Amino acid sequence: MRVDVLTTFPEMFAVEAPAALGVSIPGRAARAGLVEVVATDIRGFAANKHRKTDDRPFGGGPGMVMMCQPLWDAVMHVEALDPRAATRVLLSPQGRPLTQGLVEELAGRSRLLLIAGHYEGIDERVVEALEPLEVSLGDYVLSGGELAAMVVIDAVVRLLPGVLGDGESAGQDSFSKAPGAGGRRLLDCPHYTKPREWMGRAVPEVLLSGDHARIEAWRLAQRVERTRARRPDLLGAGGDGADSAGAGG
Ligand code: 4G3
Repeated sequence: MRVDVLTTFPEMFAVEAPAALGVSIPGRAARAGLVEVVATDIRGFAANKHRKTDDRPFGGGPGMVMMCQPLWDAVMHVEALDPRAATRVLLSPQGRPLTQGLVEELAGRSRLLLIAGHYEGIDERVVEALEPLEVSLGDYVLSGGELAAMVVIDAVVRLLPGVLGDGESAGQDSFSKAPGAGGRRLLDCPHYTKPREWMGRAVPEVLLSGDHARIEAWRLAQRVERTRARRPDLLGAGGDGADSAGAGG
């Protein structure tokens, strides 16, 4: 997969460690040639002599607005670097909430073009002309779309074929469709490792039993119970909010 990022802070996307995309699973995927992340500076496409990419909003008000021309030209330039059609994604608080389902959709594309805006927003006319998929991480505001773009890249890359080893399959993660659970997206079950007892707390006996059918049944029951307690919305229950603090924040 090729992932392009349009940003005025391309140095945030360095793949060399210790940058975020250069370590752990995304770093390994890049070194294996399974993903190529290329960040391009929108400022390089500013046609004006001050290389400005933003200007004051018509109608007044605080902050700055990203201008149409540099972003449009940057998109046209980057898209022409590769024959594959790019799925354009604009990170924005006004976007469609990012879910594992949307991550799975994006992981099926051969090319993504992520657009990281800054300022108070982007001139609406270039958004209309580009028709990007607008994606939001959640109901909060970041200084720029770059960190949101990195979250999308991380979540997508770990689903690409060959990225996760056998021992780290994505199929049992939180929000993966649970087999035997009617394809529902459930939270993950609790995990334990050595020692068997720590500060008086024992590992659940079933996990030491060697009975794989019992273990899988226990894990699924834990996933269902945790989801009911912490995220009833995932079960279509709507949620009364009574237990929602149990999600840990
Ligand atoms: C306003 C995404 C701000 C408009 C981006 C981009 C939060 C998210 C920005 C715009 C962002 C999010 C940059 N903040 N919730 N800031 O995913 O197009």
